[in-house]
Amino acid sequence: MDKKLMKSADEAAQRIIEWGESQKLETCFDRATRLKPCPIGSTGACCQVCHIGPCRLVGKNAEEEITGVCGAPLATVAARHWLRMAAAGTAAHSDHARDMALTLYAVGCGETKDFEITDVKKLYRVANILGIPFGDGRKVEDVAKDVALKFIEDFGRQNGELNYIKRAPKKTQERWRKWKVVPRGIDREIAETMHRTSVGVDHDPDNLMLHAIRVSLADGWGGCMISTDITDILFGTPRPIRAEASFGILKADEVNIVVHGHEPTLAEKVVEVSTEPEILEYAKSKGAKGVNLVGMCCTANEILMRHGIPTAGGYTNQELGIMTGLVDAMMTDVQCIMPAIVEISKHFHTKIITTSYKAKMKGAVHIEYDEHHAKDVARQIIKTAIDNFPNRIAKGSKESIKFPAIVGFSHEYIEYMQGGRWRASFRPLNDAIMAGRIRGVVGIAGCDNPRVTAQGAHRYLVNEFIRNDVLVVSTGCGSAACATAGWMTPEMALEYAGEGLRQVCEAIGIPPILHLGACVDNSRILTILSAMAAEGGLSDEIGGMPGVGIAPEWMSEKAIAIGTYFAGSGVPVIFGGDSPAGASEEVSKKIMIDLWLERFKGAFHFEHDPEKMFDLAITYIDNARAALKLKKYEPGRFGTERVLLDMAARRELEKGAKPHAGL
Ligand code: MSK
Repeated sequence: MDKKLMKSADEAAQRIIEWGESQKLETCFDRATRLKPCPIGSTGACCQVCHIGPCRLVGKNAEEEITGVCGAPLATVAARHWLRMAAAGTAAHSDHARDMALTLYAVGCGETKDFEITDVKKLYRVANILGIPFGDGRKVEDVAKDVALKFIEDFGRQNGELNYIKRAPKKTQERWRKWKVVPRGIDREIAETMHRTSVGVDHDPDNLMLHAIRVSLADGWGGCMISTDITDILFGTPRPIRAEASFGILKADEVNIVVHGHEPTLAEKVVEVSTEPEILEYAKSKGAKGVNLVGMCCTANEILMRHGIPTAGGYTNQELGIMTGLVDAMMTDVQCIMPAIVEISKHFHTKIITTSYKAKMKGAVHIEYDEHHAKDVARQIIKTAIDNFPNRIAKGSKESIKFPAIVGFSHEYIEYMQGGRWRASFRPLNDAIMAGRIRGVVGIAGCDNPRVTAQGAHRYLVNEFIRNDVLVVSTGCGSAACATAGWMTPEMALEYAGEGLRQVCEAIGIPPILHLGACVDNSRILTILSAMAAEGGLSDEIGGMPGVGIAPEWMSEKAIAIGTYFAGSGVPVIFGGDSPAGASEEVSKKIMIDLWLERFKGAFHFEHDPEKMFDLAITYIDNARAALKLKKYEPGRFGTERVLLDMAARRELEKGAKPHAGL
């Protein structure tokens, strides 16, 4: 098929989409074709904060002359819209983090027997950062309780600074203090957003956008970082593990349960109890050979990197998984769950099981999660899936394709692998960048999107970057796009990476695309950048590093929060498609690019064309190298690129060719 016409760059996904079309089954791809985005709302020109409107701020006049009925100019409206999106994204990650903190507290108090501290070393590392005493005979549970309480303080603090602000390089912190964007408490910044963006309050676009940075920093250095750390403490800090990806991981003769969403707590328990002898016996009694767990979206990333549970992919694959006809139950927790999965499940036997009181869907079975008896809830979910196994019908687009993936590169492991237990550091990475073996580092994150060839921009960019000696770190559905392409293996470096990057990957034994985890694990990138700054030889702050963050197919408000905290921390950020503040040049260019570069050394760009995204990222990287007076990057300086590709492999590479740019 003409690549331009492909709805997903994931070939297995594309086959299921085509089968669905033949069956007249509607998916997000059809809806995206049918429902065009509103040109006014998509660029932030629609004001809905009072009921005089909604006002549509359109017209041919100069930007400052276009106003709503109250006189709010376009820039104010666009900035308010952006700020609310950033606050919503922060709320999502941070509410997830709050639940993690409450679970840790319950463990510390002995209120739940279903969870325990798995990584005591990580607990102590975190306690050390937070100034909490540990060791010397102190009970691990008491340390956990104090750590949890310290984190819980971050949500309700009224004044002062978030605990983890001190993890950023000093210079980065100074910038934040100078511009008064250091977050006080996570909930305070979110509530203040709603106040400032309500009718008749803050009308200064620059002031509004500074608060967008503040609320988003509360996400990155608060919600996301807290969540990452507690998840590591409770379930273990990830180390590389071999797993599999794509739809071929679903098994015809076993009970298939897909865990979908973002919060790892219940999914962890499902993993744990799924191998209990009684569960397996029960599955056999219904005619199944066993119980097969599979992940989707970011719950997938969480259990993928800790247990090697395979992933069926990211956001746009969720309906398609059900369309294989092999999913006996899809268990959802929170975030990025399409309500459409209930509708599509009606054409098959799949049971949709919601588990959070915050995220219910009409037509789904609800089995509510409670951390105090999590294993019982997990068993009930698995039994519901097993009971449903005999109801399978022949219908479905079965897929046998699956790929190996090496996943689970926590920042602790990346440090460890560069020097072993006693000399763990980021020195080798900094040295490789200084010498020009590695040109720079790019984080490819964010959602996949049915408005373009889903996953296509991810795959195109990843390919181009590693061929040009840029190390890629990935999270969220960006990771899923690489894993379902079969690209998350060390062999990828041998065959596709530029010579300098290949040599580094071979020396350290890593793939050129490092899977860092779920969306909240973008915080690991902040930690890595801070460690690189502390190591010396590059920039002494996050700003000025030869690194860029990219979300080529973003769709979620969470992505807006993530991009904004990266830009506010000093990283140039490039997103695909239209800016939700794009109607105002004052906001989208003067503030988010010019002013933010000057104040924070970060910027926020939007670009439709993946080739231009690549060029812009490379320009930022090369300019940063020049400003740091590093050796000029020269392709092939460390040997010419080895040609190891046979024709079949080349055709595979071709599949990652430039997707259409319609986002
Ligand atoms: S799941 S926020 S679609 S990355 Fe984290 Fe994927 Fe975007 Fe959700």
